Amino acid sequence: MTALPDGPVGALPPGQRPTEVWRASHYGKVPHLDAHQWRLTIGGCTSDGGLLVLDQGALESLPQVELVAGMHCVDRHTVPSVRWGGVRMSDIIALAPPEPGADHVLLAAHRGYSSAVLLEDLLQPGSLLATHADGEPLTPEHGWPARVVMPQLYGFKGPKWIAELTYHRVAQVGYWEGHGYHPRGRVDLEERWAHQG
Ligand SMILES: Nc1nc2c(c(=O)[nH]1)N[C@H]1C(S)=C(S)[C@@H](COP(=O)(O)O)O[C@H]1N2
Ligand SMILES: [Mo]
Repeated sequence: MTALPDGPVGALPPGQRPTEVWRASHYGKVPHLDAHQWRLTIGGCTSDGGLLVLDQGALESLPQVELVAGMHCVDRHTVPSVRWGGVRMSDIIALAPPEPGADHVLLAAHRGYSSAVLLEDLLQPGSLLATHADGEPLTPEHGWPARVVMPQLYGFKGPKWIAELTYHRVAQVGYWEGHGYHPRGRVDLEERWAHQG
């Protein structure tokens, strides 16, 4: 297990307030998933035009890392410190890389949720496909069996119950992006709303 350098723990980003209790927040119901049936599909503009399907065993065969980071919701609540465990998104992307110029990614979850992110953000060393929080497997309401975590972005960019990653040549519109939230969503720049540019 590799410990990655911690995110900015304790330092509260601009405009955020800490919450005592880590209450799950999401749209819709918590899906009932079977770990043995769970798959992550990587497709769209892959470099070889193919589709890669990963199961839990494939995830477990990749290097496991841990990272402590805050989780910042765009509604201004922050969970100050979560010890995430999982695999680096960059290791997953290396298994099925995008073709040159496909710099946009749509992340889609079970039950319809999705988010639009830049490939650049997924490739950050702290961006994880998390399977654990604080040393325990994720609970169903927090995204079990796996969720995407990008500490530099607001929480809405990281789908819980992740199912699909697709590469695109043009910017995508996910669930909250379609409701006026920011296309990039960087926490340090307070990129909350699309109309900020
Ligand atoms: N599938 C799915 N993932 C999601 C959401 C959602 O509604 N559905 N909400 C996002 C938002 S807005 C936030 S702030 C975080 C909240 O994660 P938590 O419930 O573990 O605190 O999950 C993100 N991932
Ligand atoms: Mo959120």
